[in-house]
Amino acid sequence: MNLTATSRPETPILLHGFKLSGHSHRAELFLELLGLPYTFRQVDLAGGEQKSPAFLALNAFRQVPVIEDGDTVVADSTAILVYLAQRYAPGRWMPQDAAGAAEVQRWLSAASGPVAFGPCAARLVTVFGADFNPDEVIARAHRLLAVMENGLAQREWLAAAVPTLADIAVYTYVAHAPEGNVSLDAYPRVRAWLARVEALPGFVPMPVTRAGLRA
Ligand SMILES: N[C@@H](CCC(=O)N[C@@H](CS)C(=O)NCC(=O)O)C(=O)O
Repeated sequence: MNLTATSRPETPILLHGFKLSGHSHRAELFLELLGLPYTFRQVDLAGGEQKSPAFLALNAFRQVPVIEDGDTVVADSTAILVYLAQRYAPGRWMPQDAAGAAEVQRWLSAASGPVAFGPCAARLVTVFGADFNPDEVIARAHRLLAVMENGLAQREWLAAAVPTLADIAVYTYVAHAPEGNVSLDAYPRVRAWLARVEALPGFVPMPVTRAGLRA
């Protein structure tokens, strides 16, 4: 199973990100798995750089990650995954058939829904002091993990028999859920799936923050 890129950009891709952002890590992880040349630029989120005119010209939603690939600007983590897969590794990370592509899209939607509002939000509370109700976001994270645990009884990867964009999009915030006081103890299949992602050639972790259950 060769999952690396089949073509390369003329100049390194520029990734505007933030090292402790799981959304940003999705893009960084996929660039590494594809083996593409890129430069990481840390955006000063605490200093408000995402609201500067220069950054707003890249992403009016004021968020990382954003990539610049030559003249092409792509904002939003899952949009970046779709772009990179289509552009540099067609057929390798996104099934070509309608039902297979829809199954991956279902998990990209989950990455921007239950993942962002569950384990991601729980970690935002403990790591960045976000004003969410901890019980609510932790409960949402556990509902997501239960869905994943059931699904992973049928196959080793979230959306297909092989790794797809679904696995990359969901990985980071699930791996770092304990930082938000979301225990993974009750989900052995999810933990085994995390280990499978971590065993992919080129895998790079996001730095662990000593918060929540990781404190
Ligand atoms: N739907 C977006 C969400 C990205 C996002 O939430 N980015 C956060 C960092 S994790 C951000 O840039 N926040 C800046 C701010 O809220 O001011 C994506 O998938 O890229």
